[in-house]
Amino acid sequence: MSFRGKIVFISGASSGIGAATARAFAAEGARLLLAARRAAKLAEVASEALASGAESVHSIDLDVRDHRAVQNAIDTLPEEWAAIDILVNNAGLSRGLDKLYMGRIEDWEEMIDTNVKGLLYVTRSVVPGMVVRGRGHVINLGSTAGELTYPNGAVYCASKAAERSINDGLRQDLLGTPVRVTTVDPGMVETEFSMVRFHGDKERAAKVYKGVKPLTPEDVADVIVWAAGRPAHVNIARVLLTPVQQANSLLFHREE
Ligand code: NDP
Ligand code: 8X3
Repeated sequence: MSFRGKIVFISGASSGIGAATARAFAAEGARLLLAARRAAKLAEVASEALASGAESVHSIDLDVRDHRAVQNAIDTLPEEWAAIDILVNNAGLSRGLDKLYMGRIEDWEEMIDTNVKGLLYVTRSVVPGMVVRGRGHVINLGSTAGELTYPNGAVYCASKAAERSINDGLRQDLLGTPVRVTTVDPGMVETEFSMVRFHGDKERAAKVYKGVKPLTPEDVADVIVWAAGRPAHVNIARVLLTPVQQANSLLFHREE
């Protein structure tokens, strides 16, 4: 499938997997709608995408937790950007790694508001147009954390288990339309994820990847573009990918 002229909306495009996905679709000549809160970082990704071959790029300063802002951003898109072909629901984060009964309520709210409610708001704003136009593909970012809960991570894991249920429910609810729904569920990927989880503690973040060769954001972006490029009658429901040194969210082989 060619992506030339296709409009790809990527939430959380300012870093990590979202930014790599923007570059990967750019290399295929797509048109990119990039959304995140950090406008300066988004502008850097937009220039890289243009340099990599994107047909055009439109950036949106957006906090997915604000449902009115999300709806307004989609409703007020310039006409030439309104017909979104592919939605990559990537914006997400973890905060903290604490025993549930000691967790910070603010951390829980941020994770649930972003990973669950934010994903729902963007989906609710974009998918009706896909149904009316008779084409579209929603690609959600899940995680190994969504299938197996690890200690101290109950709320993040719950948010990714919710993503999985939403992904499956949406696919059922779209039966009878040509709109496709995919979840891409990575294991450990080295991005800003751990820095965000540990509120900027570099040392703690670096320990997460110690002794393991993690996935790169580009590894995940490859899978996203691959899933989007299957023939129109093929729906890739789910892709689970991990580093070779990771069996699941709990079990790693770490080199000394
Ligand atoms: P990063 O921290 O590098 O990127 C997260 C992106 O989400 C940023 O662009 C950030 O942009 C955006 N974001 C966060 N909150 C909001 C918000 N409220 N509104 C809009 N955008 C927001 O992490 P990753 O690239 O690793 O994470 C991307 C997705 O992949 C997440 O859903 C994560 O759960 C998932 N994932 C990550 C794995 C990993 O090991 N890294 C493994 C499995 C899944 P900004 O701050 O500018 O708004
Ligand atoms: C991100 C992967 O294992 O750090 O979803 O939660 S993990």
